Amino acid sequence: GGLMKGKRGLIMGIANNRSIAWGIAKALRDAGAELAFTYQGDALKKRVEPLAAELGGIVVGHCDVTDEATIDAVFAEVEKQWGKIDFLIHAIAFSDKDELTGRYVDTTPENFSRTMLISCYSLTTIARRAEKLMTDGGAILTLTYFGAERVMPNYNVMGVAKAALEASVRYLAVDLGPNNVRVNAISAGPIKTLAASGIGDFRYILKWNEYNSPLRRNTTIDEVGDAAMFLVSDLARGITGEVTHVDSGYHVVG
Ligand code: 0WD
Repeated sequence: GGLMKGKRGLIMGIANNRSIAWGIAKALRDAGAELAFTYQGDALKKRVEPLAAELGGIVVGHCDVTDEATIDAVFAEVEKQWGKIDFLIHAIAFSDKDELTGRYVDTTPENFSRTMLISCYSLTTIARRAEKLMTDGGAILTLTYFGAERVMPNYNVMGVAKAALEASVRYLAVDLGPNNVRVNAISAGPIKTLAASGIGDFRYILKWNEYNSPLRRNTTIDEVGDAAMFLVSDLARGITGEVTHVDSGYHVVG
């Protein structure tokens, strides 16, 4: 059984078994969903393939969101395999780590554009394709961080990109709502992943959140996974355009 039985979806953004997208994939599978996965480049292919197999999922190919042809290719493959999808998880972000430290004011135009393209615009370009495959309605979920709302040390240009991503969630919710496609975000507390390791003084941020959040502990990928499962399930059928904090409550004190 399970809440997601009979539902199929695409998971984008697994790098390894510490990825937030992996926590989400496990929760969705536990609830009965069937999963398809993309990977970025050959190095990650070798990591994603066994993880996909562990959950009985399919791998639909390489996708680098800076190359629209690779986005088209993976959506064509999903359409070929399944015809339609019910949900999509977008867990993709990138910025040059040299600019995830020091002063935001020093951000270069090249890295600003690249960060915005990968971490913000990619949701929009993917949502346009996902909507076409969500013929019975559906749910799209992305990942954001508190640095969108408040200045967090070293988060810099990524905070600006996440603010734009959260605004995108609201605009996309309005555009896709008439077709019964919901668009939401989870604002996750800090979690030690590959992407997070690029952020300056990340260990300090983890400790700070652990000591100061209402629940007095750090967020896990399984906690994000369970909330994600809820948000893409029919239990959340009335929720769209929303940013849900899964952060041990840190946002009420931070
Ligand atoms: O504390 C954290 N870890 C938080 C992460 C707190 C709140 C939010 N998030 C967000 C991230 O900003 C991101 O949007 O969660 C999402 C997932 O990130 P993650 O799970 O923390 O990190 P990771 O396991 O590294 O997965 C992110 C993946 C990439 O991995 P690497 O580390 O190789 O950059 O995003 C993918 C890639 O697989 N990615 C891309 N995919 C397609 N095209 C691209 C790209 N150009 N760039 C990165």
